[in-house]
Amino acid sequence: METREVIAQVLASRRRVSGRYLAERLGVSRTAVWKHIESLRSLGYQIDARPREGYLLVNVPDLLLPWEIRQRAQTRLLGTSMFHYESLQSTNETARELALQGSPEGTVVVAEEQVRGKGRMGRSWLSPRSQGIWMSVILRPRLHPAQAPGVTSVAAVAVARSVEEQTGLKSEIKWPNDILVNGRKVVGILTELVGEDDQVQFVILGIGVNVNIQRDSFPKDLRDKATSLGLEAGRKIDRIELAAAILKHLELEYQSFLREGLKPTIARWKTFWRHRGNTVEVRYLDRVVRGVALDVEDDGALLLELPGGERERVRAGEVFPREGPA
Ligand code: BT5
Repeated sequence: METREVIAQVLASRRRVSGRYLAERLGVSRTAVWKHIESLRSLGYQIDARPREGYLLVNVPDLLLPWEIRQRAQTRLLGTSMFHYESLQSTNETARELALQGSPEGTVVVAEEQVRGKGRMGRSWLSPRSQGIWMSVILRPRLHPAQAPGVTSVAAVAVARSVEEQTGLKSEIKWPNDILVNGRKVVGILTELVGEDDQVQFVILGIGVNVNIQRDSFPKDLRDKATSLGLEAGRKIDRIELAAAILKHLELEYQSFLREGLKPTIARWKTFWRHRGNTVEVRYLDRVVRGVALDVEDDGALLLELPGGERERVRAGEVFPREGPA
């Protein structure tokens, strides 16, 4: 651990601690302690210093600093190695490079801002500075590539649960894995796989959460379909607490998936799914199908009843709600 990270941890108790105590605990001089305090201040920490009495933490900056997230998440696997950037093209891209260089499972990449955030199928993802959580996790599950999409459902459950826990808002999952609040999208998940024919090498799990995005920051074409947690809750949401909750729930859900398969995850997933019985349209690359959403199966496939009464299992595709009967 870095020295300033330890100082931040000691100060997190919100009790005043003396420079001498910190110096002894860290085995450095009091001047060195003071330099680290200055370095924390330059990040935006508010630290009150009084001669002879010592240092008191007044405020932590609104930044996704790894040691702040780690301290709250208390995870064993996810985020024990974590990289934080001011700005990146895409956290998924950086995580992929790290994974190719051998970074271990559980490595997390977070950025305050993405300038080329990616959605699925070449779409882009709006990621304004310090207004969301733009995060990617490297996973190395021993799975057949066909099972890897399960990771996306694992993430959807973990994030939907974290959002409810941290904001009090009701979250809803739209098949396959968008998370909506009050009918508008607040979370997108992009899972990218690298593997051989019969074995996953690694998965990059990218999670984008609109935490405190202001209405004006959304371009016009997104205002009807997208929102942020802060806008819906009517207050600023703590990004550090939410990021920590996501890692905590993700670790539990991922371990359940590895141990017991996808079925229990899908059972939990369905508690956030409120579209049973709705008429939907599925757009594949080469055709469009309309039907009634009957269920989501244990492997995450959407089961549709088509107008003729036959059933179709949808494994991947885009789903749009439609009015009226199929
Ligand atoms: C997704 O794509 O929903 C997956 C988004 C994943 C983003 C994360 S952020 C961290 C990691 N690093 C990355 O580079 N990506 C991942 P899709 O279902 O294709 O949705 C994209 C569409 O949603 C766009 O075409 C827009 O219409 C809309 N959109 C773009 N930005 C949005 C936002 N911030 N909130 C809600 N909708 C958005």
